[in-house]
Amino acid sequence: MSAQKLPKGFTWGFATASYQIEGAHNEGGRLPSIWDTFSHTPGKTEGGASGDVATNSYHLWREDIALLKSLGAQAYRFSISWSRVIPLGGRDDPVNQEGIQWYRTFAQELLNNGITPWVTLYHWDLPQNLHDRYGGWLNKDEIVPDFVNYAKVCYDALGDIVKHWITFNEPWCIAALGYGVGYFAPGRCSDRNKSAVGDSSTEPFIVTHSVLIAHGYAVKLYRDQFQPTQKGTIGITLDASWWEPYSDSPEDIAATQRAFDVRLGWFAHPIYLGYYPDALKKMIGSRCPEFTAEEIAVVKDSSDFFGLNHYTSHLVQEGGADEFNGKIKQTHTRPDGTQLGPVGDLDWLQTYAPGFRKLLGFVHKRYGKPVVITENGFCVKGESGLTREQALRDTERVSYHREYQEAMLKAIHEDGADVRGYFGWSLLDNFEWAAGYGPRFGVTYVDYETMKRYPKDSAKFVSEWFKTHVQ
Ligand code: GBH
Repeated sequence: MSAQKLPKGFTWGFATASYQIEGAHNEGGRLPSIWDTFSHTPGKTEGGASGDVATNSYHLWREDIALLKSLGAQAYRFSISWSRVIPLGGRDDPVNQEGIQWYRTFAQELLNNGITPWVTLYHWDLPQNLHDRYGGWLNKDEIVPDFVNYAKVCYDALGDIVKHWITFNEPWCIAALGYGVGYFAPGRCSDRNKSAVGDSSTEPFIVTHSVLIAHGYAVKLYRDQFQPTQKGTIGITLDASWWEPYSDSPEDIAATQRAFDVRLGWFAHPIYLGYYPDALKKMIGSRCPEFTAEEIAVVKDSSDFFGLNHYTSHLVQEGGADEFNGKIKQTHTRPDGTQLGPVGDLDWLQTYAPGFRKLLGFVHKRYGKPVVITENGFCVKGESGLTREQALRDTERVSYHREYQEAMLKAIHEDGADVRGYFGWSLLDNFEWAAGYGPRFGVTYVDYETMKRYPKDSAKFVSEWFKTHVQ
């Protein structure tokens, strides 16, 4: 293997998620998800934006595939809308053949164009009915069998042509943003200054517990009943920053350790090591749910790979109050007042590629699984205020991708990190959740009036870079 190349078998492409691109929210038998309800509630999203139309990919999917093909992508990561497949969501509710057929046609057409589908089952869009019926993720005894049934319907309908499955995208966001700070659907937060619903001191931990167990049983089902014949792989995607101590004080170093243990370990420890981290138990005490012996046996070692979404790094200081981050303070500003790197269009995002390299080495060593980067990308500051022609010359996004892809190459060759794939976020500008349509993460510009797609310079850069580095 040449030192400059990616390892044999390395795959690359772009990623999206159903609610962020599909639109057609009330077509084809689809019923609302919690994101429809949330985005239709005044005050929840920037400018009242919703995914009603999004990039209209439900109708323009042939264009999306043609775009992927023109860029030479080997793979495409997209997610299935549970509400299209089982509109009411539950194990005794009807399956919507029209929804199944849509995804089947789509996956088949990807394959016909030489593009391998990577399918996420849950990218945050729970059928609203399950939330109304029994509290959704708060009700483990109901949601686990309902999720496993949904997964089975998908394996049954698509598993002969889909060989790469991801159960959940970023469970931290589901739990902490959906039930802790209320910034994401279903918007639960017990802070009186916010929505004042639920109990944010317990719900995020309960929800995470349900998600981990649902993931475990969905993987067990795949491994027991489908993997032997369908021969696919299955795993989960977690998100992580690289966390670096703000100073060399013992307090900041200890806080940084907590960031890894709590923010990431809350999910990664049960899945890859088989237990909740001590730092989490110490922090939340009796509020930490316990696995039964059967549950933890199912959750432990339930991911064939480590799906990693990574965007930015943070400097960590002791002294925060927010348990979901491990009671740390995070900043991008160094003690000398300089910034970690160029600022993105969302305040949590700055370019700092050395952190990516370190994180890849860390994850591989700590959790011992091959890593697939399931998302990595950048939104250029102020891009939505630019003309289309200006937005297409996205030099900052090109720099981001160049630096992060080179950092990945170094992690592989110089640090021995076992990285098997890379998906840029995102194929298209799309619905950026509560932030609406302002921040643009696409390597392709979407004109939201005409819905026309225009590849930015970064699309060409990523495409050329991978073409010259894969073997
Ligand atoms: C991904 O999450 C998502 O998977 C994708 O759908 C999304 O479009 C993309 O990123 C771009 O945002 O609320 O201040 O605590 C990215 C990882 C982790 C970034 C949580 C925002 C919360 C910041 N996200 N983080 S804050």
